[in-house]
Amino acid sequence: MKRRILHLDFDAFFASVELLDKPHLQSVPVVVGGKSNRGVVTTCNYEARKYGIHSAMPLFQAKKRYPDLVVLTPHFDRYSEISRRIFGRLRDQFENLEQVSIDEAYIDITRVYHPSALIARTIKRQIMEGEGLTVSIGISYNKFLAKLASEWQKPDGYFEIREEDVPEILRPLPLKKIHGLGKVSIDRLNGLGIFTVADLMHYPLSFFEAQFGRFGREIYERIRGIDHREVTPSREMKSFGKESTLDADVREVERLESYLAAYAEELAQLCEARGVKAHTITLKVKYADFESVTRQRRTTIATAHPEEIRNIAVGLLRDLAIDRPVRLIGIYLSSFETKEEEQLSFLS
Ligand code: TTP
Ligand code: MG
Repeated sequence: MKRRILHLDFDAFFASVELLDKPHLQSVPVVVGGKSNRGVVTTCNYEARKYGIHSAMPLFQAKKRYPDLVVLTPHFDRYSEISRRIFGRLRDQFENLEQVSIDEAYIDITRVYHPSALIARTIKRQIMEGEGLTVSIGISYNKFLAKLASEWQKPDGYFEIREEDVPEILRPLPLKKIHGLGKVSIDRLNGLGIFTVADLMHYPLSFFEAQFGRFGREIYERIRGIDHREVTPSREMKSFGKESTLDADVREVERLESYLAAYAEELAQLCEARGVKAHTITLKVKYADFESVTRQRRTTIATAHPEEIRNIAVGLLRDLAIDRPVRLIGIYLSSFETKEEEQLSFLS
């Protein structure tokens, strides 16, 4: 049976939450930034996006684009709480929901009786009535296309990608729309005169394997609209983390360590908000040549402390003995213990 998969992605999530109790700022450019992510835009509303402001842009630059810009400090605990409540309710209604980030989830509705558009409309209405937030929903027959569809009509969008639309939809897309292609590979492909999916489609599988190693086949299939990944339901998020593809490849361990320190700070705040501590800390490193490695350490006593998370991640990084430029670095936490469990284990 052909699958039916929804992808939900909240619009300007942190900014929209901040604006819930500041409706007078709804129609002016607003960014959320500062705190653990000092000096950088974490996200911004769609009014700000009209001026070319976007996530990860330095605040001073954003202010140049719109001098009266309103900058709000983030409240991570509030975002997690709202996210947990919304996805918790959806999990009660749909068996097969996989949350992939604080504001994103896939739902496999293949076995749900109702038409996709009706399901999507109902979800959007429930979330608007319950929380006052807009979510964009994409529908298609695999995860990659569903995610692409949810971006198509943002904000407050609903869009379906059908099999018969696939080559036409994909061909004109710039390479950055292909999940899995980072800035470094895109620059390299641009250097070869390849800018769009259509350009890339001329090349045989062997080219992809030469360019991307064992991810070659995946990317070859992706641009043809093929994606076999399953939606794997999760009761709660089994792990969460923070990673990012660096603006340029980095070799200096000190610089990598400073990223880890910032991520540890952010993750500690998320732990606090969720009332959890983690036993397992995982370091993820992807080298410029696309080889990806993870190293993890399990602690006997669960932690949510920024210094401790940082020290463990830095220790793992030093053990790795980085010998090549790195394009992506991240930390993941897993094997969570809730506050209640902590009390129970203390009592027993
Ligand atoms: P996104 O879904 O990427 O962005 P968004 O919801 O703000 O906007 P869009 O309408 O385009 O979906 O990320 C969700 C939240 O995650 C976002 O509100 C803020 C946070 N975030 C970061 O902390 N760092 C980042 O680099 C990005 C991109 C997002
Ligand atoms: Mg979003």
